[in-house]
Amino acid sequence: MTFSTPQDIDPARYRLLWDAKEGPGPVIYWMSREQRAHDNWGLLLAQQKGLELKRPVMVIFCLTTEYPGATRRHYGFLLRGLAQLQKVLCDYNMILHLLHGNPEKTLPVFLESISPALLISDFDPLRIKLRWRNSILQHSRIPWIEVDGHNIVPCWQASPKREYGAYTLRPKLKKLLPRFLTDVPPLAVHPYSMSGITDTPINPEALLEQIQETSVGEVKWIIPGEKAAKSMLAIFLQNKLEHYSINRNNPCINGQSDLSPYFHFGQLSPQRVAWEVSQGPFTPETTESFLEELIVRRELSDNFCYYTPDYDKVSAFPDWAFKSHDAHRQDKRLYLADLAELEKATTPDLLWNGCQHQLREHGKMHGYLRMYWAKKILEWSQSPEEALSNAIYLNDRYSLDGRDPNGYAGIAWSIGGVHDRPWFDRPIFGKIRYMNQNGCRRKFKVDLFLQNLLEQSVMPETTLNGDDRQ
Ligand code: FAD
Ligand code: FO1
Repeated sequence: MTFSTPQDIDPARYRLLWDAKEGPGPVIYWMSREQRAHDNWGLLLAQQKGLELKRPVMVIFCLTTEYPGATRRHYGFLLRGLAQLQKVLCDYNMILHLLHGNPEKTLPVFLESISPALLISDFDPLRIKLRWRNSILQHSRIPWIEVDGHNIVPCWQASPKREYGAYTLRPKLKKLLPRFLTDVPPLAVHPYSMSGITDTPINPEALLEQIQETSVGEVKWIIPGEKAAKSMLAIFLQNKLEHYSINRNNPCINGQSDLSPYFHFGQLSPQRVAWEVSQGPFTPETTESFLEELIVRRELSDNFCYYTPDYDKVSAFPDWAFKSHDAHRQDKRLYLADLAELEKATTPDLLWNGCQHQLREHGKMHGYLRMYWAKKILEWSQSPEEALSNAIYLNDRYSLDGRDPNGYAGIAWSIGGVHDRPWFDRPIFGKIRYMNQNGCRRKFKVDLFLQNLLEQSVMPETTLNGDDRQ
């Protein structure tokens, strides 16, 4: 067997969290946000270090059955992806080992038992991940390196502060993209084998039995795993990218890439997608609007969550929006929807109910409608606090790509003016950008959208007996 040595990874993609003397054991890669074998900077760095030190590479995934708000829908996608990944890693002579329980407890004990050379982990701006990381750091006795495998320009390199909007982050990214938007080197078969620890095969069905939250089932239209993610990308590049800028805002046409669940679970590398798109036989006009979403908007969301610890609270809203909401607290609401009504999609607004059905049954709402959906929740809530909390609850519970910086930023944009500007003052919304159904009707055929949902059995026929007063 021949082994190739991957080229050194740009040190700006990673940072040292803890410096210490290397242990005698393997290089450990604690995988969490980037659940893939290919195009994964964290795993490539683990291999680079393993080759330098002549050590095996072991991949650890800490599986907690209590990940906040996650349901069977999410765990099904995650575990089926991990089971495939384990087999692929085996072909590269690497072990994927699951640690069960809260990583704050299980990982330090495991590390103590194995005396690794060093630890490599994924960057993630979300609170739970920062808590896990910071708590485990207190026990660290080995070098620990964090890698940003999600953003093309590592989050801390792109900007040292919370950005006002796409218009302030975009020029910073553009300056750095020539350095960071590169091809990603292939993973090599690792020449040093692990002894003593075997990788117990991941059995998704058995593990799913342990998930308490079974009320939200798995969906069938999207296949989990790295291989299916690549197929979805190929379909997008071949059939959809060319018309993306025209079709992406039309919920009657399936013109989006549908890649967000793969990105959320790290089964596909955003950098791979950006690279393929930028190197493909496409005109700049074709690629521009897609890369704006994939790079600028997505990396703006990570910037928001990383530099705004209260990213899911109204205190994260910009000052003008916060004051404007305060000035409109007493405005009379013509209609109020509580969480149960929202969740069951029984409001008087048929389009909104359709959006909620799409979210609940399909597990992914069309991107354009997500704005309408969230803004209506603001209009129908007693306070912006209630609106924010209900929107996040529903998005995280039902959306396959939920519980993601993109979700927190998208909801904060819709309800709290984050990354937006003040608009004309109006009841309830104050200066937050307004959206209503007439605007949607000008953009796309609302009735056709609802009809499609009926035909796909995403929405029951009885829904149409509602009273569409909005
Ligand atoms: P495509 O249009 O094909 O875009 C490709 C990729 O670009 C996406 O996968 C995503 O990574 C990125 N992208 C596209 N639009 C945005 C955007 N507005 N902001 C940031 N990145 C973007 N996205 C999630 O990933 N998870 C969520 O939970 C989520 N919740 C949202 C809630 C609201 C209220 C709003 C307004 C937006 C939300 N978004 C969320 C952002 C966006 O709607 C989705 O990323 C997109 O619809 C995903 O579908 P796609 O992959 O087919 O998108
Ligand atoms: N990450 C983990 O490291 N361990 C888990 O058990 C885990 C469960 C989980 C369930 C649903 C979900 O949406 C995400 C989950 N994640 C888990 C995190 C996920 O893989 C992503 O890293 C983040 O959600 C992206 O920020």
